[in-house]
Amino acid sequence: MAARKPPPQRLVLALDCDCFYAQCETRRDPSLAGKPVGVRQKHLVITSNYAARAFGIRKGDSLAEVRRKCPQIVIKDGEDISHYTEVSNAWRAFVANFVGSRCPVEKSGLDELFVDVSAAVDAHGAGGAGEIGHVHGDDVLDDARLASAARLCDRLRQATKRELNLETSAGVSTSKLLAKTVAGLHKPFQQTVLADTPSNRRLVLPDDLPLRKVYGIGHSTAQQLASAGVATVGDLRDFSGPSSISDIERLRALARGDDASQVKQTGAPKSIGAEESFWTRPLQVPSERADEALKLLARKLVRKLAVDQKAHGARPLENVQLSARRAAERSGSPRALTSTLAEGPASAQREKTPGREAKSRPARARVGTLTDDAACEALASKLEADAAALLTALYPHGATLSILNLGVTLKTIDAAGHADISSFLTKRKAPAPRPPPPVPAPVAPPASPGTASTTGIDGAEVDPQTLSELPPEIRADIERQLALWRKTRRPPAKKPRRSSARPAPPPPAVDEAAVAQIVAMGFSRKAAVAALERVNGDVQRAIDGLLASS
Ligand code: DGT
Ligand code: MG
Repeated sequence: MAARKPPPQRLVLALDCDCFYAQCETRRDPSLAGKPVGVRQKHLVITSNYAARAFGIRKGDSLAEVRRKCPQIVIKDGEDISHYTEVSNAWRAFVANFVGSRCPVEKSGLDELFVDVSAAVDAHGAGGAGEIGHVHGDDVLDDARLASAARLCDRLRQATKRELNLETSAGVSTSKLLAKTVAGLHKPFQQTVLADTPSNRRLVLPDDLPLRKVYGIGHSTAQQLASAGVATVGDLRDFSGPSSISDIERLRALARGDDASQVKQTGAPKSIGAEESFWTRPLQVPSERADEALKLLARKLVRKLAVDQKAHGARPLENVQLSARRAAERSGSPRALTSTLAEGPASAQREKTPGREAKSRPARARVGTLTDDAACEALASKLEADAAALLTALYPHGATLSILNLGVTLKTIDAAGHADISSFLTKRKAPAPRPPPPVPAPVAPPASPGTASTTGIDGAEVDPQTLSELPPEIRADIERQLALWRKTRRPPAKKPRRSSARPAPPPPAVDEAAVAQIVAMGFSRKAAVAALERVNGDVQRAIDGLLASS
């Protein structure tokens, strides 16, 4: 029997914007073109353009250092990253449109994307216009599909420059690991292709490469491995000892250059947060300064929500979460730089750090369209109030903090997600009433196909305001379902006649949905039931009471 042909290798691009924040600043102020530009957060420069780098300026330099190295540098304030997020969203949409829907595009940071272009290359055959770029390792690129992917990447990057005025560098190979490993070898505005051969794998993953430099091995995993004496790629390849690290086989494969992870299409983010750090001057709570910090955080968060809304439409909030870290745990730490830098793309790869404490509550604020200042301010005030309540619940006896993070989770709306959408469309109800005493239900005829129950939408529940804010294609879909609901809804059932003998009153029922909502916040069922009973079933008051007393 003939051996089965292995599946064709995947073709992956790792795209990275050059000096991203600095480039964004030059895009919005073309008079900066050609000048050295640095972007600061707090007192540090977090990136600079290549003209500035020529003066020896490096990420993390202090402002004083930067001015000493290059007195004529233009420094832009990069505290508010909403403009950079907007550019990032526009870029992602552009790339997705360029490669077509059969090629997944994964966001890996604000200025980094992975694209699996296998389907595009295989659909159009090898060849095409464009430059291959730098070939890393083996001199000859003996792989027509990979060469084709490299040309496609070049065309994409040229189009990005032409249409968006955005310069990118890229790596092209057969996996995220290999593509990412070579993406930054020729910066700025150049690309590098790596054929997947054994010698090339050894070249980009040499034995002495520290593990934290390997894409796919995070900071805490590298630390865990280091404590088992595994510090480099060579150590990991040879490592055969027992390990408590759950995915040790995947890690060992990475050290050999094998990365099976797929490029996953990135959807709308499920959560959005804003963070502030207080390393040099820890934040005392409660205090006026803490109130001010919450005020700023809420406004920062709303700016991010407004940017998200432009990309993904208005989405309802689910929960508000406040998390914090006490200052004592890291006091004296020399990590001022990383904390100041904690909000950019690096945050996507930030490791979970111990010592964070968090509390969340269901969001009470409705999100309308955040196009004007008044709407943003109204939402910010509500979030600020939520944040204040959460902070008190988290630290009823006060605390000294080094990090404060305010975030929200959002419901995801996609054209196919009817279940999600119907709950999004549901009108805000008054606090859940206790369920009515059970009455014997009249036997209903079986629902015919196409009745309201099959659409999943109850028209009486749909909030027209929310409906009007949905993206057009989703709105059209819901309106079709609403038309069906109107046609097929049954007349309200007649009230059953009361018998002369009154039935005994049923035992008080518990609103299970409300209980579940509270239990999901980390309270026990018993506490949830008791709290609901205390306030006659008003979920929000029950939660407030629990948060205040916890
Ligand atoms: P590149 O890619 O070397 O040409 O330069 P950048 O500036 O694009 O650097 P990159 O790709 O590492 O990061 C993208 C942007 O993210 C950068 O323009 C500024 C920001 N950024 C980079 N590292 C950090 C960090 O550690 N913390 C914070 N807050 N922002 C960062
Ligand atoms: Mg970059």
